[in-house]
Amino acid sequence: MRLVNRILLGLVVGVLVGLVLNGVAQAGWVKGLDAYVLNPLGQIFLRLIKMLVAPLVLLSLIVGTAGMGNARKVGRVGAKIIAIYMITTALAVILGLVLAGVLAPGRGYQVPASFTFEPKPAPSVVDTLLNVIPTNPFEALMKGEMLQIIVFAILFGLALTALGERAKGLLQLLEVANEAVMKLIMWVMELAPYAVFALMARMVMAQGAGVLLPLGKYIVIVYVGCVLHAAWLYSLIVGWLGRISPIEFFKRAAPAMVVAFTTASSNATLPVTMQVSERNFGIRREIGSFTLPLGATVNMDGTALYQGVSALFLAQILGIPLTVSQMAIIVLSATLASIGTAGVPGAGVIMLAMVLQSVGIPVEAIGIIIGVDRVVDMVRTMMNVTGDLACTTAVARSEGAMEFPATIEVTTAGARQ
Ligand code: DAS
Repeated sequence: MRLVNRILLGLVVGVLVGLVLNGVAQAGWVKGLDAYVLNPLGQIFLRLIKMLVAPLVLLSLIVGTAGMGNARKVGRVGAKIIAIYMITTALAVILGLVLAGVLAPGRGYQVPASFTFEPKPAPSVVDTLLNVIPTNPFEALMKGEMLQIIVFAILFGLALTALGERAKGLLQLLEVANEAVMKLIMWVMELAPYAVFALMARMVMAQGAGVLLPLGKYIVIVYVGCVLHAAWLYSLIVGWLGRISPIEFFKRAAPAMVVAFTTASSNATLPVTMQVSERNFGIRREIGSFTLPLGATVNMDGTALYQGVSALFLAQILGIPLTVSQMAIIVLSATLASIGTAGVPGAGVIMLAMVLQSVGIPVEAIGIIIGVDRVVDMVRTMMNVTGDLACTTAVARSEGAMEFPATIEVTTAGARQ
């Protein structure tokens, strides 16, 4: 069976098993099953794939940047991808605000007295942008500071380009190292169906209907918003700019979408996203290895939409009227805030604090929605990754760097069907 079908099967079986376990959660054996089977199954995959993120981003970006041959092309590709990322993110926030404004999920919501939230000081947008420059690239690698790794890798790749022939040997070495990391990703991906099953079963078992129902309308609006955003904007981008069928796009992006959904981490999904970009879309590695690591950090459409919905939802609950100019501030702050936020589970909550502060909504209000954050984090992460792929197809097509294969599927050990 094709890998993507096995992953989807793992997802469905995971939900079903999770529902059963949620029904018998009190039984003693459930805890054992969770502790000794489900949790390790999910964590082994997550740790293995995270192990590959920093070396993959460093190597693929150095090789990708050097592969572009000159700074002018790096600048052109960079300008294109940043522009399309920012536009799609801003459109996501606007859609979130419109949906929450029209459907008013916060009206009549009774705040449970129990909610508490210790607001962490949200970093300022300027600090976030300055923080992009690494003071020590090795420390950035160790800490997995994605944006810092990206900046260093691009600069180093440009330097290698400038060295020309003299850098040829090192570049070949790095290319082989990069291939080795990609081969490791193939092997780790064989675990994906089982990990997706375990991650979904644990999430469904833990959440249960009791937690989700009171905030059901809010959750549904985030899900509907993300799906609508993908349905209209990504179809437009891949169809018009990427010149590929939207249906085909979502089918081939599925492995990355499902891993993003179940891990709620763009960073952890990045190795899969890059593999899908190259194998299922035929996008040249020099483009994907530039746009996708960047996208995993700076392009968060799902998160931005979630900001719009959450800010308005909380304002409605607290009876704080938001003026149109405050909505504009939400669009701007959510778009800028998404630049500096890492693609890890729960990153959107840190950004939400920034956005709420920018329009004077008490940050403590996040305590109302923090309980279901994992459920909405999954769908917003899936949208974040899908948006990265959609925008990458557009830029790759404009650079003539996409040989879209007729039908392709990554099977075991990376063989092509
Ligand atoms: N989980 C984040 C990501 O990996 C998104 C978020 O928290 O909003 O993209």
